Amino acid sequence: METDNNIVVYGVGTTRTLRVHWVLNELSLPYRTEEVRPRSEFALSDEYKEINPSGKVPSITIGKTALSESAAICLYLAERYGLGSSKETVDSMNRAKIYQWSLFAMTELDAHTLYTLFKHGGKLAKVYGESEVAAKCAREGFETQIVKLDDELEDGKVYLVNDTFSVADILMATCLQFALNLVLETPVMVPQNCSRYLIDLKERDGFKKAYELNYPEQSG
Ligand SMILES: N[C@@H](CCC(=O)N[C@@H](CS)C(=O)NCC(=O)O)C(=O)O
Repeated sequence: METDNNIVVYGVGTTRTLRVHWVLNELSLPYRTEEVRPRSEFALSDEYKEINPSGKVPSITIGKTALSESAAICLYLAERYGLGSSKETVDSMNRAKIYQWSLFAMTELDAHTLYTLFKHGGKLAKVYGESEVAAKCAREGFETQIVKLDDELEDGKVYLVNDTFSVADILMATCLQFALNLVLETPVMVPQNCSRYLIDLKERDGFKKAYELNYPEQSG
């Protein structure tokens, strides 16, 4: 299979950008990184908005085509290059389960609870406005939803789908890391099975390479 030429990743420094670097490194795909930070001058420039009109990171370009939304990028690459059960046909229940866990991670954890907490109770409150009510609801939402994941990971389960590493693990693990990275007066609790699952996934070479590229200021 021919590989996509000229993949460029726009974005470093967050768990959403990390997930794109991670999938690319698991697949050993060559690419170039533009070290764009959230809300930086370049992220908000007209030039970057041609790539991602929301002015957010991450985005990628493949040749002349731009793609945004971290989960869409990861799912596309996993299916295109066959990461784990993403290589199965569309009628496979394993693929359906990958969508289930990926969308759970993106909606119930990433967008709906963690980012709301970050925006209204964490560091971004200075940009989006502090709100005790929004932050409390978001925290409670996270604490309720995370139990579903923790139950799934009981008995030492290592991967979410078909005993095989998949893009769903990348999306889920980066959400758990997002939760741990939040700087709050009272930190968010990540339960035991989730914590063990994350620690194991972070031992992967693909994660370690991605981490170095995503946090360039911490490497070297
Ligand atoms: N749903 C988008 C969210 C992208 C997003 O919000 N990125 C953050 C950095 S992690 C950003 O650029 N934030 C700028 C802002 O909210 O002002 C995705 O998953 O790609």
